[in-house]
Amino acid sequence: MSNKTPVTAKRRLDYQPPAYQIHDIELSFNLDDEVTKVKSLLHVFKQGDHDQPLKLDGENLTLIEVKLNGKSLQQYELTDEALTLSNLPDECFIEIYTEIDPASNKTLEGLYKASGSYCTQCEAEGFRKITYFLDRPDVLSKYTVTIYADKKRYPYLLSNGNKIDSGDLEDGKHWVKWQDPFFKPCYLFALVAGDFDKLTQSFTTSSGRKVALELYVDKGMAHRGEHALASLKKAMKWDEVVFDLEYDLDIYMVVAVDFFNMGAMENKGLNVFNSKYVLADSQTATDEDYFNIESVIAHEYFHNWTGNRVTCRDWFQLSLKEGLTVFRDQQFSADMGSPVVNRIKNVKVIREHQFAEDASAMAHPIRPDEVIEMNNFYTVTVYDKGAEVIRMLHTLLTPAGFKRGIDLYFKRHDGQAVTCDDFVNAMQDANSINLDQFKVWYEQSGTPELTVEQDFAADTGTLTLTIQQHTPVTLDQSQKKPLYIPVRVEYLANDGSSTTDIIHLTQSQQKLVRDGFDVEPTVALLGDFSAPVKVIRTLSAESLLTIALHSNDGFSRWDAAQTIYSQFIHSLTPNGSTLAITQETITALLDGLLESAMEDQALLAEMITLPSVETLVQQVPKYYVESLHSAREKLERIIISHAQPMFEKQYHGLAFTNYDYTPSQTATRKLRNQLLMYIASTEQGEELVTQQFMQSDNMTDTLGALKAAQHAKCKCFDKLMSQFEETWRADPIVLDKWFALHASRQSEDILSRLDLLMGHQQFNHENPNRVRSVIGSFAFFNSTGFHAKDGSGYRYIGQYLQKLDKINPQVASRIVTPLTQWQKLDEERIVKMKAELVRLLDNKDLSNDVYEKVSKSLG
Ligand code: 0A1
Ligand code: ZN
Repeated sequence: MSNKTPVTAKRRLDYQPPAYQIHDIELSFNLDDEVTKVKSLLHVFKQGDHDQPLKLDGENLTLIEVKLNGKSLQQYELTDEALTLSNLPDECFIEIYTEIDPASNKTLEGLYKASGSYCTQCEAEGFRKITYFLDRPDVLSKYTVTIYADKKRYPYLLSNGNKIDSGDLEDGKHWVKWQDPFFKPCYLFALVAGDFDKLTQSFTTSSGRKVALELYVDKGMAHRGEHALASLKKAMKWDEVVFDLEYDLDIYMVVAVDFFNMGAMENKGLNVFNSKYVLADSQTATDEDYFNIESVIAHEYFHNWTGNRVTCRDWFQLSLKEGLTVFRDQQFSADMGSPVVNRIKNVKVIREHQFAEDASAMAHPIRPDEVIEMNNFYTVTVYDKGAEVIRMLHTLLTPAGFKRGIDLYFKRHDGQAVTCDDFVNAMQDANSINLDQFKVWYEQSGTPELTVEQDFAADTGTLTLTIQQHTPVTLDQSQKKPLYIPVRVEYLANDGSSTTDIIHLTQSQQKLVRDGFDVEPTVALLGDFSAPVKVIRTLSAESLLTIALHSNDGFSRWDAAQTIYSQFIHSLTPNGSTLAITQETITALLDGLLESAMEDQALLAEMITLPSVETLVQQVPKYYVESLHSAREKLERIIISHAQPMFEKQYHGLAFTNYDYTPSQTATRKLRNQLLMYIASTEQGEELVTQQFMQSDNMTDTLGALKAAQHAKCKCFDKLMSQFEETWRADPIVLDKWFALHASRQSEDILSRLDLLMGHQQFNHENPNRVRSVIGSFAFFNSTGFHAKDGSGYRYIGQYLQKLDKINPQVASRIVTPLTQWQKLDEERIVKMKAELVRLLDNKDLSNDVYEKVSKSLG
């Protein structure tokens, strides 16, 4: 079907240890706009007795010369992908001279030049675009790096480790030499050269070592770097307190860049960040931005141990470092703010995106078995489901047992490149528990479903729960095994008292019997979302209300409210619902919530927020686009007509205070803006929205007003948006919010609006943040526009991706995701979506990235 030259997938089980190791590498870079020269000196050791050649990966490189032990080498094999040297002695020095062109590298992988600075991104396999090397994570080397560049334009020349020397040259150039004392895989190499504002602070570790913290940002942006630096210090402290993990170098640098494919990258001692995850002040950043910065800063910092000190043996093991590090950053965020609101945030990601991935042709286990393009596997499954798997270990072993496992893991594997099995084995051996069945979570894709039946024998006071577990087949696997699943259970009695328990499910069907109840308790299952599964269960509206209003587990309360909303919505669509949720259930829930004077404003805000369309889609077999949207809107109208006076009263009772990023202020703003979402579509809406917009002293309330106006289709929306654009026209990070609001707006002429947005002077097809805020927002979050019945939304995205794929395949491949998730749609839409996928596949220069996802999706 495809015109593309065939590509082959790599398989996990084909792993072979490297035939050579490279113990030391000396790199030197001569950065120049015309041509950048890279010299690499490798100290190579043959592994074992064999006569295999040394095959060094390399892509888009111009080879100038190769020397073996100081002598020019003429005999080698060179292809587009590798430089192969044969008949090597057991130990040797190889010198390689190459030339590259960072200014024309728009893929933002390897060494690239953007906004006047040089920058690298090597994970997963970008180092091969810099020089010939064994570009795999199990080759660990010590790096010495010298950078030469024009001193005026590039006053800062940075790389990993410690600065050991520097000097000036006559031609206006200067040089800096760096040495990293730790062995590392090449994906953790980094180089940055440019002119920045620099913020410096320090952190003294628990053992008394002083670490210099340096943050590099665009000129004029220093005042927006304080929150990131404060977050870094909190993360450093937290890791010492919770895991006894201390930072190991004398310097920790973070550089913020505008052109970056992902959030950030944990290069040893030199993190590179997408500037949107660094820069913040109250005027330009929302509470959510503040939160994300703290969490991403922590995530990259935590990688220093989980990822860098102990790394992955091969890329199939990616969840070894990512699942564990996401779990660590989630625990950190929970400790910095509200545990329950954080848990809800994590669960939304799983239900909206990970369940969708499992239901699509891209379904894969957290440790995938087959990969064409590794960059496609930086997924919600590997990251977020991976974190859920680690969390289940934490639950099963208790925090103390988990800590024992972590200690053993570092004791055994510090300085090594290891597998997910090594991690689970350390957990197992430190706790004398058999985790063989638990390992199935690593090999099995798909979302398990728990079907639960409850029975109560009033005469004996015995409660019986019968739980069946079943993982529906996925496109990548036709056989599924039973998993080891911890299920947190709460038994709620009528008098408000409750007890909890953790059930260890291991069989396809299990009966759990518990005695001693005078009356049948209300049973809340999956407290704190103890496993990444779906629960199928017939609960009465009354039981759901009891859980929503009285459970001791904040997550269970929220979850029960979500079930009430979802099932009411589904009951209005052809999918239907088996639960008897009526309008009265909804109003009883709202009355209960709003009259109970709930102290936790953030939880209240979450509990009055309806499930997203994306979440709703994952709960039912079919996505009836029009019917689902109108059912959701109908519920919104019911809520407003019932609760409007209470919402307004609450809204006016919340004080506007001078902005500070604190948990209590954040909770108030969250509630305020959720209330405004509802109020916006009432008579007072226009006025209140405009008033909040005008009076706001911070971006959270400003954006809250705009979002409410967009959602309620307020007349004032366009005017407020123009005003916003006028204020922030010169600030692309802020303007991204404006782009995203426009692109996710429901409107008949959305496609011509997208054209206009892309004509804006701040829009740039080469900048992933801009592309994501316009095209990504439309494809992922404008479900009515994207799923327009005539297929125009699909067409638009398909055509755009054709172009984007030639500039930046990684970003194109991320944005193609919604186009591949056609499985639950109606026949007409499926045909139209597939037609776009076929058109994409027809392109003979299609990147491997997009090819892999599109071809899988077409089956
Ligand atoms: N390891 C980083 C994420 C990352 C992955 C790939 C990248 O380029 C393809 C860039 C960053 C993290 O988990 O934060
Ligand atoms: Zn990570």
